[in-house]
Amino acid sequence: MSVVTTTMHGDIAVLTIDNPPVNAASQAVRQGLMDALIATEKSKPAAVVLTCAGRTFVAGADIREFDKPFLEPMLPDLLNAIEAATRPWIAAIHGTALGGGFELALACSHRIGAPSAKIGLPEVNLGLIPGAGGTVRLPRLIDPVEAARLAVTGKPISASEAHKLGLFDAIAEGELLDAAIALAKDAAAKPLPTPLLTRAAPEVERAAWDAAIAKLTAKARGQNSPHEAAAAVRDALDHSGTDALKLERERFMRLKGSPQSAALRYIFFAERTVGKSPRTKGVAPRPLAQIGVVGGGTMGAGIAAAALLSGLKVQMIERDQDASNAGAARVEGILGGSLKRGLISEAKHTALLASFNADSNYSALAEADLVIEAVFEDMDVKKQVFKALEAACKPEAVLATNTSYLDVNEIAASVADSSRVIGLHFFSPAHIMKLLEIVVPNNVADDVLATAIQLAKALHKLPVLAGVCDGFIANRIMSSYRREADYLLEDGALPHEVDAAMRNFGMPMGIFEMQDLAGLDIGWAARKRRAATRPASERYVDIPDRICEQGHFGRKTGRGWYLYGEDGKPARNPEVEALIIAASARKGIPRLSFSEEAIMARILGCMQNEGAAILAEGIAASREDIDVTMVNAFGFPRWMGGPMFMKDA
Ligand code: 3H9
Repeated sequence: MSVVTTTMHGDIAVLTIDNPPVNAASQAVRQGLMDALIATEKSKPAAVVLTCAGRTFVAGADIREFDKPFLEPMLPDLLNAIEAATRPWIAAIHGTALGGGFELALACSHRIGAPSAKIGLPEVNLGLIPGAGGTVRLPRLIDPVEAARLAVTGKPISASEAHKLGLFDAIAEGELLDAAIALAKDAAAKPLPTPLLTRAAPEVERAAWDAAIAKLTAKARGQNSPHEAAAAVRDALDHSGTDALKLERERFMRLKGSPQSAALRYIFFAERTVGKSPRTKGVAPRPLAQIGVVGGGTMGAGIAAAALLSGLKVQMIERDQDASNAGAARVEGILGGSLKRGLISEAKHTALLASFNADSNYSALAEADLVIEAVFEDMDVKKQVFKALEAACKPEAVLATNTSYLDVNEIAASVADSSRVIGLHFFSPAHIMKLLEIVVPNNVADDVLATAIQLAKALHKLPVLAGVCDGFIANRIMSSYRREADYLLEDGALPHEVDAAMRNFGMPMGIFEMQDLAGLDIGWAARKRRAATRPASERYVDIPDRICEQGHFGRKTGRGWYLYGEDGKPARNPEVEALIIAASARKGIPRLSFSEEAIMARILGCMQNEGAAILAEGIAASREDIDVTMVNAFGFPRWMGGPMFMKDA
C-alpha cells in the first residue's frame, strides 16, 4: 500500500501521507506524492489538500537516507513539480512541518496551520542547510531577514508567528481538514498565486543585511552550517530563483558529505538511542504523580522546579523550618524567573506553586511515588536520609540519590529493600540542563529502572545509564581531563592558554574558568577526602590546593585561577602563574610551550582513554552514552559528535 492515499471530498482531492513515526519524506513518500501529482494533474480536481496522518506533518527529509546515494524522485524536483501544478495545493499543517516538510509546504500554493502547529528549518542542527528550495522560496515570501532567522538559527516558530510573518494564509478554527477544504474551495475560485521560484527577490541593503546576519550567527562558534545557511539566503537574493536553487543544492550536497554533518547526524540519533535498556523492554514503570525532594539547596530546588514545570506534584523536605523556607524561596525564585521570561503564564505559575509544598517532617512524603535525595555529599548523611525515607515512604516508592560520585551500591545497602534504590544524577542548574545520569546499582529492580527512565522523559531530559564507579560517566571523564589540564600547567602551559584552546575547539568555556565558576572549594574538599587512598605513585598537582589554602575559591571570592574585577571578566592572575612556574621548578619539570592543537590533543586523548576504560568496564553500554553525556553535561561541541565519535572517525 502506498504511503500516500487520495480521497475525494466533493471536487477537492485530499492527499494523506502516512509514514510513521514522523512522516519523513522518504523515497516512498516522494514517489507517492509524485504519483498523486501526476494523477491529480490528469483528473483535475478543483484543488488538492495535502495532509498527514498521525502526530505531525512531514518533519523533514528522511535523515536515515543521508548516508546512501539519494533515490529518485529527488525532493527538489518533486517540489518544483508541485509548485508548477495547475491546481491549487493547500498544505494542511499540524504538529511540526520541519526542514524538507516545511519546504514541501512552501512549494504548495497555500498553507493553513492548526493553532498548535510549528514550522521551522532545523537543517543547521544537522550540519546542513535546507536542500529543497527553503532558502530560495522563503525570502520570496516573507521578509528576507526573517527568512534568514529561520534558516540560520534552526529554531521553529509557532503557528501564530508563522501567520503574522505571512507564511500561513490562515490558522484553522475548528477541524484542520474542514478548514483546509474551505480554503481549497476559495483558492479554486481565484487565479493561482505566482510560484515563489519565479518571483523577483526583494532588495535588501547590504550593510543592514550584514549586521542582521552577524547577530544571527554570533553563537555559531565553530559550527559551519549557520554561516552556510546565511550565505545560501544571500545567494537567493542575488540570483534568479532557478539559479539560486542550483547553488543551494550544491551547498547542501557539499555539507551532507562534511565531517560536521556526519557528527551532528550521529549525535541526533545517539540522543534518541540513549536510555533504551533491554532490561526495561515491556516493563511497566511505577506510578509517577508525586515527587519528593530531600534538600532545598541549589540542586534540590532545581530538581523540584524541573519536576513542577513538567506537571508533577512536589514535596520538598529540609532539616528544619528555616531551611525549608529557604528551599521554598529558591524554588519560587526559579518559577518567578520562568514567569518573568514569559516561559509560563500567570495562571500556570499560580498552579505550579499550588503543586509545591516544603516541610521539615519526613511524614509529608507518605504519598510520594519517588523521592530524590539531594543533600550534602557525605556517605553517613546520605545513609541517615535513606533510613528516614525508608520509615516515611510507602514500600513501593522509588528512592533515588542525586550523589555525583558516592557509591550508590553502598547507599542502596543501607535500606532493607535495596531493589528500590537508584541514582539520579542531575546537572546544575537542574531545571535547565538536559542530561540525567541514571546510575544503576547491582540490585535495582527492572521496574525501578523503567520508572527512572520514565521520569527523565517526563522531565524532558536525556537519560544516560551509567554503572556505579567514582564519578560515573560524566564526572569521571571530567576529573580525568581536569587532572590532565593540571599536568599541562606543570609541563609549561598557563590557565588562559588551556582555556583558550578549549574555547577555540568549541567548548563553551575552558576547564579553569569552569572551576572558578563552580567554586574551587568543591574540588578541594573532594581531593582532601581522597588523599588517604591516593596511590603514592600518582602524579599529583597541588597548585589548586595552594590557591584554596589562601581562601581563593574562584568567582565567588573574586580570585581563583583568574582575577575578577568589576566587569566580572576573568583576567590573568600573576600570583597563580608564579605558583605554577614555581611548581614546575620544584619538580624539575622543564616548561615547554604548547600550541592549541597540542593542548587539545592531550585533553581529548585523555577524554578518549577514560571513555575507553568506562566502556571496557561496562560503566557505559555504548559510545553514544559517553558522547551524549559529554555534549550535554560539559558542552563538548555537538558538531564534533563527541570524543568517542572523534576517536572512531
Ligand atoms: C531535511 O529535511 C533536508 C531537506 O532540507 C532537504 C532534503 C533534500 N528522519 O525525536 P523523536 C525518528 S533534514 C528519520 O524521538 P519527538 C527518530 O529517530 C531534516 N527519522 O520524537 C525517532 O526514531 P526512533 C530536517 C526521524 O516527538 C522517531 O522518529 N528535519 C526523523 O520528540 C521519533 O523522534 C529535522 O531535523 C527524520 N527527519 O520529536 C527534524 N525525525 O523512535 C528532526 C525523527 O526509532 N526531528 N525521526 O528512536 C525532530 O526534530 C523530532 O524528531 C520531531 C519529533 C520534533 C519531529
